[in-house]
Amino acid sequence: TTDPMVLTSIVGAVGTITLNDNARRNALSAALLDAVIGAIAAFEAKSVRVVILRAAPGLKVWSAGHDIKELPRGHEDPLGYGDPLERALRTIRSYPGPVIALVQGSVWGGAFDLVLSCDMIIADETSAFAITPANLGLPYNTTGLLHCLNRLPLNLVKEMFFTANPVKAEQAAKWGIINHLVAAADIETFTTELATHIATKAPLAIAVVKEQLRVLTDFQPVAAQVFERIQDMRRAVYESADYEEGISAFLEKRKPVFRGV
Ligand code: KGJ
Repeated sequence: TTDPMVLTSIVGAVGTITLNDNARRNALSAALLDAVIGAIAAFEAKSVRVVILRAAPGLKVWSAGHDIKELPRGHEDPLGYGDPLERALRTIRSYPGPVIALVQGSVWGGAFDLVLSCDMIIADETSAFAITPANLGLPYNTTGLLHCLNRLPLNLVKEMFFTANPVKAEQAAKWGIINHLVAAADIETFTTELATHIATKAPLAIAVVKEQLRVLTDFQPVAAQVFERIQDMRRAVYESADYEEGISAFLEKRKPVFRGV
Protein backbone atom coordinates (compact mmCIF):
# COMPACT_ATOMS: atom_id res chain seq x y z
CA THR A 1 0.00 0.00 0.00
CA THR A 2 1.14 3.53 -0.67
CA ASP A 3 1.18 6.27 1.96
CA PRO A 4 -1.95 8.39 2.00
CA MET A 5 -1.51 11.85 0.46
CA VAL A 6 -2.80 13.49 3.62
CA LEU A 7 -3.10 12.46 7.27
CA THR A 8 -6.10 13.63 9.24
CA SER A 9 -7.08 13.75 12.90
CA ILE A 10 -9.88 15.26 14.93
CA VAL A 11 -9.56 16.37 18.55
CA GLY A 12 -12.75 17.81 19.97
CA ALA A 13 -14.08 20.15 17.29
CA VAL A 14 -10.68 20.82 15.71
CA GLY A 15 -9.60 18.85 12.66
CA THR A 16 -6.04 18.70 11.35
CA ILE A 17 -4.95 17.90 7.79
CA THR A 18 -1.25 17.12 7.32
CA LEU A 19 0.09 17.17 3.76
CA ASN A 20 1.97 13.89 3.36
CA ASP A 21 3.74 13.76 -0.01
CA ASN A 22 7.07 14.67 1.52
CA ALA A 23 9.32 13.02 -1.08
CA ARG A 24 7.77 15.27 -3.72
CA ARG A 25 7.90 18.30 -1.41
CA ASN A 26 4.11 18.29 -1.13
CA ALA A 27 3.83 19.45 -4.74
CA LEU A 28 0.16 20.18 -5.32
CA SER A 29 -0.74 17.28 -7.58
CA ALA A 30 -4.34 16.41 -8.40
CA ALA A 31 -3.99 13.39 -6.08
CA LEU A 32 -2.82 15.51 -3.13
CA LEU A 33 -5.42 18.22 -3.73
CA ASP A 34 -8.24 15.71 -4.12
CA ALA A 35 -7.18 14.21 -0.78
CA VAL A 36 -7.31 17.68 0.82
CA ILE A 37 -10.74 18.31 -0.68
CA GLY A 38 -11.94 14.89 0.52
CA ALA A 39 -10.59 15.46 4.03
CA ILE A 40 -12.34 18.82 4.26
CA ALA A 41 -15.63 17.33 3.07
CA ALA A 42 -15.31 14.61 5.73
CA PHE A 43 -14.62 17.26 8.39
CA GLU A 44 -17.69 19.23 7.32
CA ALA A 45 -19.84 16.08 7.60
CA LYS A 46 -18.53 15.66 11.16
CA SER A 47 -19.20 19.32 12.05
CA VAL A 48 -15.52 20.09 12.61
CA ARG A 49 -15.51 23.78 13.53
CA VAL A 50 -11.90 24.74 12.94
CA VAL A 51 -9.42 23.16 10.52
CA ILE A 52 -5.63 23.28 10.76
CA LEU A 53 -3.78 22.72 7.47
CA ARG A 54 -0.14 21.82 7.93
CA ALA A 55 2.87 19.86 6.68
CA ALA A 56 4.81 17.38 8.82
CA PRO A 57 7.04 19.12 11.36
CA GLY A 58 10.68 19.81 10.57
CA LEU A 59 10.47 19.86 6.75
CA LYS A 60 12.44 22.41 4.71
CA VAL A 61 9.55 22.76 2.27
CA TRP A 62 5.90 23.21 3.35
CA SER A 63 4.76 22.80 -0.27
CA ALA A 64 6.54 23.23 -3.62
CA GLY A 65 3.39 24.62 -5.22
CA HIS A 66 1.51 23.43 -8.28
CA ASP A 67 2.77 20.09 -9.52
CA ILE A 68 4.76 21.40 -12.47
CA LYS A 69 4.62 17.98 -14.16
CA GLU A 70 0.83 18.29 -14.21
CA LEU A 71 0.69 21.83 -15.60
CA PRO A 72 -0.83 21.77 -19.10
CA ARG A 73 1.72 22.64 -21.77
CA GLY A 74 0.54 25.22 -24.29
CA HIS A 75 -2.93 25.93 -25.63
CA GLU A 76 -4.63 25.31 -22.30
CA ASP A 77 -5.12 27.64 -19.35
CA PRO A 78 -2.75 26.34 -16.66
CA LEU A 79 -4.96 27.75 -13.91
CA GLY A 80 -8.45 27.32 -15.31
CA TYR A 81 -11.61 27.19 -13.20
CA GLY A 82 -11.61 23.38 -13.02
CA ASP A 83 -7.91 23.00 -12.13
CA PRO A 84 -7.52 20.86 -8.97
CA LEU A 85 -5.74 23.74 -7.22
CA GLU A 86 -8.61 26.10 -8.00
CA ARG A 87 -11.12 23.55 -6.69
CA ALA A 88 -9.12 23.13 -3.48
CA LEU A 89 -8.91 26.89 -2.94
CA ARG A 90 -12.67 27.22 -3.32
CA THR A 91 -13.24 24.33 -0.90
CA ILE A 92 -11.13 26.01 1.78
CA ARG A 93 -12.58 29.46 1.16
CA SER A 94 -16.14 28.18 1.44
CA TYR A 95 -15.60 25.89 4.45
CA PRO A 96 -18.16 27.00 7.06
CA GLY A 97 -15.50 27.53 9.72
CA PRO A 98 -11.98 28.94 9.97
CA VAL A 99 -9.11 27.13 8.25
CA ILE A 100 -5.75 27.96 9.83
CA ALA A 101 -2.51 27.36 7.92
CA LEU A 102 0.34 26.21 10.17
CA VAL A 103 3.47 26.93 8.15
CA GLN A 104 6.99 25.62 8.74
CA GLY A 105 9.37 25.74 5.80
CA SER A 106 9.02 27.29 2.37
CA VAL A 107 5.79 27.89 0.47
CA TRP A 108 6.01 28.18 -3.32
CA GLY A 109 3.75 29.38 -6.14
CA GLY A 110 0.28 27.90 -5.95
CA ALA A 111 0.94 26.91 -2.34
CA PHE A 112 1.18 30.63 -1.56
CA ASP A 113 -2.32 31.03 -3.01
CA LEU A 114 -3.33 28.02 -0.88
CA VAL A 115 -2.10 29.50 2.42
CA LEU A 116 -3.53 32.94 1.53
CA SER A 117 -6.85 31.17 0.95
CA CYS A 118 -6.79 29.94 4.52
CA ASP A 119 -8.36 32.32 7.02
CA MET A 120 -5.23 32.83 9.11
CA ILE A 121 -1.55 31.92 8.84
CA ILE A 122 0.59 30.95 11.82
CA ALA A 123 4.24 30.48 10.86
CA ASP A 124 7.61 29.84 12.47
CA GLU A 125 11.08 31.24 11.80
CA THR A 126 11.78 28.63 9.09
CA SER A 127 8.87 29.82 6.96
CA ALA A 128 9.24 31.66 3.65
CA PHE A 129 6.72 32.62 0.99
CA ALA A 130 7.21 32.96 -2.77
CA ILE A 131 4.85 33.45 -5.68
CA THR A 132 6.74 32.16 -8.69
CA PRO A 133 4.89 32.34 -12.05
CA ALA A 134 7.71 34.59 -13.34
CA ASN A 135 10.08 31.61 -12.99
CA LEU A 136 7.88 29.54 -15.32
CA GLY A 137 6.55 32.19 -17.71
CA LEU A 138 3.05 31.40 -16.48
CA PRO A 139 0.26 34.03 -16.58
CA TYR A 140 -1.42 33.99 -13.17
CA ASN A 141 -5.20 33.87 -13.13
CA THR A 142 -7.38 36.82 -12.17
CA THR A 143 -8.96 35.00 -9.23
CA GLY A 144 -5.52 34.32 -7.77
CA LEU A 145 -4.38 37.91 -8.24
CA LEU A 146 -7.47 39.01 -6.37
CA HIS A 147 -6.59 36.62 -3.53
CA CYS A 148 -3.25 38.41 -3.20
CA LEU A 149 -4.68 41.92 -3.62
CA ASN A 150 -7.23 41.29 -0.90
CA ARG A 151 -4.45 40.38 1.55
CA LEU A 152 -1.47 42.59 0.67
CA PRO A 153 -0.70 46.09 -0.53
CA LEU A 154 -0.28 46.47 -4.30
CA ASN A 155 3.44 47.30 -4.15
CA LEU A 156 4.18 44.10 -2.18
CA VAL A 157 2.08 41.96 -4.54
CA LYS A 158 4.08 43.44 -7.43
CA GLU A 159 7.44 42.85 -5.75
CA MET A 160 6.55 39.23 -5.02
CA PHE A 161 5.26 38.53 -8.56
CA PHE A 162 8.08 40.42 -10.34
CA THR A 163 11.00 38.94 -8.35
CA ALA A 164 9.62 35.49 -7.41
CA ASN A 165 11.89 35.84 -4.35
CA PRO A 166 10.98 34.00 -1.14
CA VAL A 167 9.92 36.41 1.59
CA LYS A 168 11.43 35.19 4.87
CA ALA A 169 9.49 34.83 8.09
CA GLU A 170 10.34 38.16 9.74
CA GLN A 171 9.64 40.15 6.58
CA ALA A 172 6.46 38.14 6.03
CA ALA A 173 5.33 39.14 9.51
CA LYS A 174 6.09 42.82 8.82
CA TRP A 175 4.27 42.67 5.52
CA GLY A 176 1.20 41.15 7.10
CA ILE A 177 1.41 37.88 5.18
CA ILE A 178 1.20 35.97 8.49
CA ASN A 179 -0.91 36.55 11.59
CA HIS A 180 1.67 35.33 14.10
CA LEU A 181 5.35 34.46 13.91
CA VAL A 182 5.83 31.79 16.57
CA ALA A 183 8.96 29.82 17.55
CA ALA A 184 9.08 26.32 16.03
CA ALA A 185 9.02 24.79 19.52
CA ASP A 186 5.72 26.55 20.33
CA ILE A 187 3.88 26.64 17.03
CA GLU A 188 1.80 23.48 17.53
CA THR A 189 0.60 24.48 20.99
CA PHE A 190 -0.04 28.05 19.89
CA THR A 191 -2.08 27.02 16.85
CA THR A 192 -4.02 24.33 18.70
CA GLU A 193 -4.92 26.78 21.47
CA LEU A 194 -6.06 29.36 18.95
CA ALA A 195 -8.17 26.78 17.10
CA THR A 196 -9.64 25.36 20.32
CA HIS A 197 -10.51 28.86 21.52
CA ILE A 198 -12.29 29.69 18.26
CA ALA A 199 -14.13 26.36 18.44
CA THR A 200 -15.78 27.50 21.71
CA LYS A 201 -17.28 30.56 19.96
CA ALA A 202 -20.63 30.67 18.15
CA PRO A 203 -20.13 28.64 14.94
CA LEU A 204 -23.07 30.08 13.01
CA ALA A 205 -21.91 33.65 13.60
CA ILE A 206 -18.37 32.77 12.57
CA ALA A 207 -19.48 30.89 9.44
CA VAL A 208 -21.59 33.83 8.31
CA VAL A 209 -18.85 36.40 8.90
CA LYS A 210 -16.43 34.22 6.92
CA GLU A 211 -18.89 33.94 4.02
CA GLN A 212 -19.74 37.67 4.14
CA LEU A 213 -16.06 38.58 4.00
CA ARG A 214 -15.54 36.16 1.13
CA VAL A 215 -18.31 37.49 -1.06
CA LEU A 216 -17.49 41.11 -0.25
CA THR A 217 -13.83 40.69 -1.18
CA ASP A 218 -13.98 38.07 -3.96
CA PHE A 219 -16.41 39.67 -6.32
CA GLN A 220 -14.80 42.49 -8.20
CA PRO A 221 -17.20 43.60 -10.93
CA VAL A 222 -15.42 43.34 -14.27
CA ALA A 223 -17.05 44.11 -17.62
CA ALA A 224 -17.31 41.11 -19.96
CA GLN A 225 -15.06 42.85 -22.50
CA VAL A 226 -12.41 43.54 -19.88
CA PHE A 227 -12.41 39.94 -18.68
CA GLU A 228 -12.19 38.61 -22.22
CA ARG A 229 -9.29 40.96 -22.92
CA ILE A 230 -7.50 39.69 -19.81
CA GLN A 231 -8.05 36.09 -20.94
CA ASP A 232 -6.66 36.93 -24.40
CA MET A 233 -3.56 38.52 -22.87
CA ARG A 234 -3.07 35.49 -20.63
CA ARG A 235 -3.57 33.09 -23.53
CA ALA A 236 -0.78 34.80 -25.49
CA VAL A 237 1.51 34.10 -22.51
CA TYR A 238 0.65 30.46 -21.95
CA GLU A 239 0.97 29.82 -25.68
CA SER A 240 4.39 31.53 -25.77
CA ALA A 241 7.78 29.87 -26.27
CA ASP A 242 8.78 31.25 -22.85
CA TYR A 243 6.12 29.22 -21.02
CA GLU A 244 7.31 26.05 -22.77
CA GLU A 245 10.88 27.03 -21.85
CA GLY A 246 9.94 27.62 -18.18
CA ILE A 247 8.37 24.19 -17.79
CA SER A 248 11.10 22.41 -19.79
CA ALA A 249 13.84 24.09 -17.73
CA PHE A 250 12.26 22.88 -14.47
CA LEU A 251 11.90 19.33 -15.78
CA GLU A 252 15.47 19.35 -17.10
CA LYS A 253 16.74 20.84 -13.82
CA ARG A 254 18.35 23.90 -15.43
CA LYS A 255 17.86 27.66 -15.42
CA PRO A 256 15.34 28.95 -17.99
CA VAL A 257 16.40 31.37 -20.72
CA PHE A 258 13.48 33.69 -21.43
CA ARG A 259 13.33 35.61 -24.73
CA GLY A 260 10.06 37.47 -24.38
CA VAL A 261 8.36 35.59 -27.21
N1 KGJ B 1 6.17 20.07 -9.12
C1 KGJ B 1 6.55 18.80 -9.42
N2 KGJ B 1 7.57 18.18 -8.84
C2 KGJ B 1 8.26 18.86 -7.92
C3 KGJ B 1 7.94 20.18 -7.56
C4 KGJ B 1 6.84 20.79 -8.21
N3 KGJ B 1 6.44 22.04 -7.95
N4 KGJ B 1 8.81 20.59 -6.62
C5 KGJ B 1 9.64 19.56 -6.41
N5 KGJ B 1 9.30 18.52 -7.17
C6 KGJ B 1 9.96 17.22 -7.22
C7 KGJ B 1 11.34 17.35 -7.86
O1 KGJ B 1 11.25 17.30 -9.27
C8 KGJ B 1 12.04 16.14 -7.27
O2 KGJ B 1 11.61 15.00 -7.97
C9 KGJ B 1 11.46 16.04 -5.87
O3 KGJ B 1 10.21 16.75 -5.91
C10 KGJ B 1 12.35 16.70 -4.83
O4 KGJ B 1 12.64 18.02 -5.26
O5 KGJ B 1 13.66 14.66 -9.34
P1 KGJ B 1 12.66 13.89 -8.52
O6 KGJ B 1 13.23 13.32 -7.26
O7 KGJ B 1 11.81 12.96 -9.31
P2 KGJ B 1 14.08 18.71 -5.13
O8 KGJ B 1 14.10 19.88 -6.03
O9 KGJ B 1 15.14 17.69 -5.31
O10 KGJ B 1 14.04 19.17 -3.60
P3 KGJ B 1 14.89 20.32 -2.87
O11 KGJ B 1 16.31 20.32 -3.37
O12 KGJ B 1 14.62 20.13 -1.44
O13 KGJ B 1 14.27 21.70 -3.34
C11 KGJ B 1 12.95 22.04 -2.97
C12 KGJ B 1 12.42 23.20 -3.85
C13 KGJ B 1 10.98 23.48 -3.41
C14 KGJ B 1 13.26 24.46 -3.58
C15 KGJ B 1 12.52 22.78 -5.33
O14 KGJ B 1 11.97 21.48 -5.49
C16 KGJ B 1 11.79 23.71 -6.24
O15 KGJ B 1 12.29 24.80 -6.58
N6 KGJ B 1 10.57 23.31 -6.69
C17 KGJ B 1 9.73 24.13 -7.52
C18 KGJ B 1 9.17 25.25 -6.72
C19 KGJ B 1 8.25 26.16 -7.54
O16 KGJ B 1 8.73 26.95 -8.36
N7 KGJ B 1 6.94 26.04 -7.34
C20 KGJ B 1 5.99 26.87 -7.95
C21 KGJ B 1 5.29 26.14 -9.04
N8 KGJ B 1 4.38 27.09 -9.68
C22 KGJ B 1 3.14 27.33 -9.21
O17 KGJ B 1 2.67 26.73 -8.27
C23 KGJ B 1 2.29 28.32 -9.88
C24 KGJ B 1 0.83 28.13 -9.87
N9 KGJ B 1 2.86 29.41 -10.48
O18 KGJ B 1 2.09 30.23 -11.03
O19 KGJ B 1 4.08 29.56 -10.55
